[in-house]
Amino acid sequence: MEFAEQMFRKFDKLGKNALTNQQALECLSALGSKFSEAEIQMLINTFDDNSNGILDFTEFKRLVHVMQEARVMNVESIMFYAADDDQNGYVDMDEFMAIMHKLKVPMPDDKLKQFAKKLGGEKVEITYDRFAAIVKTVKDLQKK
Ligand SMILES: [Ca+2]
Ligand SMILES: [Ca+2]
Repeated sequence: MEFAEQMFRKFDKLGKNALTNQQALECLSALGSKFSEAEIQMLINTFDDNSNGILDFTEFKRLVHVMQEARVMNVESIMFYAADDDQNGYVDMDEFMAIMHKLKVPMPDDKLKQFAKKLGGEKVEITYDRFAAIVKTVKDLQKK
């Protein structure tokens, strides 16, 4: 059994093939990450492909994979890597909209699109630094 699967099985205490928020938090802490609850919530929203609020093994495996690939072990870097679907180093309009929807950012689509252009220019190429700033803002919003 590979490592990610071992961890998953260990924290999936009821054998439901899914990790709740709290279980994911415990699991990632055991893996040595220091995420706050707000950050874990963002990560779960991002990787919860079927939007059922919990991470099944496939979703969890992708999260662990991205954590391993991310440049630094912080939520901004992981989110950027997850958002940049085609891995070209920029978050474009489609990628930006997809991640904002996953994070359930309370802003209408036309506002989000304006925002993306403001951040990434007419072609919408949002760099890591700019994207990281948005992640911080979203994180603060979710705390309240
Ligand atoms: Ca799910
Ligand atoms: Ca991209």
